Amino acid sequence: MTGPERREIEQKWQQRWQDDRIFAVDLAKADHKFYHLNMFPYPSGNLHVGHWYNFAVSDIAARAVRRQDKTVFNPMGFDAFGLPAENAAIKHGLDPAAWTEQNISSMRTQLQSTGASFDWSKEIATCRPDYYRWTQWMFLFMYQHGLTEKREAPVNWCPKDQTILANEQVVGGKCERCGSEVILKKLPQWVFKITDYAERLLKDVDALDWPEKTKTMQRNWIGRSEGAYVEFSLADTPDTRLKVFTTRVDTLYGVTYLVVAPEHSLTPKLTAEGHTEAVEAYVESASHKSELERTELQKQKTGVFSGSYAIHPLTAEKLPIWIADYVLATVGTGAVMGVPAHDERDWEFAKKHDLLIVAVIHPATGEVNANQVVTEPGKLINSAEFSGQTSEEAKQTIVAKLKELGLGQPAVTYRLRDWVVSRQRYWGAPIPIVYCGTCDTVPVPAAELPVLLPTDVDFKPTGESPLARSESFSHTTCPRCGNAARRETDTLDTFVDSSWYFFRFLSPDNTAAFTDQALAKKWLPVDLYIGGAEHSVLHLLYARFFTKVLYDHDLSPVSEPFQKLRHQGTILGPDNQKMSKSKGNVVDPDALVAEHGADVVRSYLAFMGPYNQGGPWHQGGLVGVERFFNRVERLVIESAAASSEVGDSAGRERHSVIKKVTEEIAELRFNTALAALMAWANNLEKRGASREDQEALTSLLNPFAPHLTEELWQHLGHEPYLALAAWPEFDNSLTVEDRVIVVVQINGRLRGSFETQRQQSEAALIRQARQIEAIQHYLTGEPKKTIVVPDKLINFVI
Ligand code: ANZ
Ligand code: ZN
Repeated sequence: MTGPERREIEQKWQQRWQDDRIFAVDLAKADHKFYHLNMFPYPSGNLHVGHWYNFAVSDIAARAVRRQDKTVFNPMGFDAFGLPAENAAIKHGLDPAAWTEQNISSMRTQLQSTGASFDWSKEIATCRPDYYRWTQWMFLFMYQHGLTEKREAPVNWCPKDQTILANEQVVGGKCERCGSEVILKKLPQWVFKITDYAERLLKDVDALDWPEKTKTMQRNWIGRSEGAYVEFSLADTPDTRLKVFTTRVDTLYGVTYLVVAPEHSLTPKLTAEGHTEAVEAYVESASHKSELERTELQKQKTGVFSGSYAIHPLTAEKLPIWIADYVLATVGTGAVMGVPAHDERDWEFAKKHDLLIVAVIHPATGEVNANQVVTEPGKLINSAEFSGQTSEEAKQTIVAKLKELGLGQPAVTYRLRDWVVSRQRYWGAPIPIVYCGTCDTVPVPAAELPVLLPTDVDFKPTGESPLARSESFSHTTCPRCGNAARRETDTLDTFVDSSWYFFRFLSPDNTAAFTDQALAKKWLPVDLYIGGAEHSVLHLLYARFFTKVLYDHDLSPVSEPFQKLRHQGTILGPDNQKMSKSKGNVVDPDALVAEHGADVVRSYLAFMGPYNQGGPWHQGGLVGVERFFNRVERLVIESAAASSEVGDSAGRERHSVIKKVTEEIAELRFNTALAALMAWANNLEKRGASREDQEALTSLLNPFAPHLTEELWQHLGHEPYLALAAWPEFDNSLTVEDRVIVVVQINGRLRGSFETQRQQSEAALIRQARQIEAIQHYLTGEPKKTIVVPDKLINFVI
């Protein structure tokens, strides 16, 4: 077939699949559920090769599983809120909703052109009121359960986009979207208290079938630290205590100063007369720095003395209190005890500001050296009654002592921060809160949802949400007392939308609840979740958090949403660089489909390399796949079936290929599965294909080339649809991998060999060896001894 011919049959089959709704699942009736889910795309309006790699190639797995006695639910939808629509509105005066819907419809067409077996009857888009009504409901749910609150929070602020960014949206101190330097700004924000779930989010990572690297990233992101809180009384006002978090309480006798973050709530109080000006200037300058800039090890450790002192809890020494930005307000307690002899940052800081350095740990290896920081644990010195103890011991004994004095306790802290969900943007779900002069903060009653996005807005970014400038939106009445009130004008972070979408696919039209509990019980968790490794922390952590919260209130049957996760690799351009518009190495899938057909494009992508690695795009590869398809067409259509199984009387190779392809697809090793089919087709062309070979080849190729194989299947006299036909079976005892060559020796010398099935008993092997003529010649009587190495060797000693 030529490319255009392929295109024609592809359109025909796609239409038939659609008309007969063969991939639409009756979720209530289905048996043997398999929830196959791809991370849903942002509707940019243009499906690129990366999307194809995700959706069309993972469809191979979905199609194979569907034919293996499972009901596969493979839904698709759109993560449709977000900045690009708003930018289009700002730049070109377009309506974000209309712009987005238009993109959705062109992307849906493109997605259908891949031949992927999606159930389009369950499509969702997060920007539609029937969806975001429930996103708002989720916010109220968090509110009811004390998991959201509005608080002053230092937030990452992008001066160009005029918006708050989540930590994850700050990459190397810069805005993920526009690259501007991000600054810290304190603003009242709605936050979700994801830190309440830190311990469980960490613990439950262990049991997930996820890539190890992703599990490690989740653990590091949560960043559990075990240590202690230590309290230092202020010298002038002993009732006020400065609390620090340390992982090295064993170094307590080495503390020579304390540091608080510039944003620390005690900073103004600590600032002594005569120091105000310097401190204020310092606090101001720190606010312009990104977290990364502040904490870089190489960076100069700046700081100012506050003018006040604290008292060491065990030695009662006076310790100067400094203000320095290498201490972060959002980590631990926002204050640290400075131990320059044993901490690198403290060492740098003490050197720069001429502070005392006192060594209190004798390293396990080497000597105490006054010119060097010793960060490894060891034995305590200069530590009163604790001297001589190991670091490990002292961590226990010193905390016990502090506890006795009421000046400390063991503590666990997390790097994970609460999730700031407010955005000062238009194109998101409005936060369903009303502010009333009498009743204060009032949640919108669930029955009044959705709080609809207004259309009379001015999109120009000012730092304030565009919703604030919509009169019709911001003025409302209080749901509680009926007085004039004001609406919250921030919208929700789009990660909120995608934290629960896998529930919605199960019941997309539900107007009574966010999902159907019976269906959730039946269908969750997602059996296979596929998406990019760039979502290793953000989306995946938030979705886990949501699921746990819902689970705790009996609204989710599972506490983990995605039992098995796999990432697809990256497609590189022909120049071995990551495909991107800016590099000019982008391959346009639509043009390729028009020229070669979708089957060729999907199969080539599957063939390029291991799915979790991806690989470079070589245009020539498409031709290779086309040649292979032509061979298959010749084998099935043009050549009459060989009457018997020529040269392979038991169909041994066929059984082996079925086994191989089945197993490789199950492990998402599409490339090796396809390679096995190609090699087999070559052999068949040489020796002729039996009817069984023709059927198996067509059937096994189906997930890769779903259109071509429907055509061939029909040619072989079957009714459609191959997409729903039973997967071919294999007889394990007939597979080549199951066969071994056993060598036979007489007195250690090779005298013969035979091919047989693996894993047979010693007696069975000996019997077969004795049937070999040459062996019979040597072995006239009973051997003195028989040595058998199963599957390998028999040695008769005579
Ligand atoms: C004294 C000390 C002595 C420390 C020593 C380390 C080594 P992890 O393990 O990453 O959690 N720290 C605490 N709060 C901080 C903040 N807000 N900003 C910057 N640094 C902070 O790190 C915990 C350690 O990081 C704590 O233990 C504290 O320094 C510092 F030989 O306390 B340590
Ligand atoms: Zn009121």
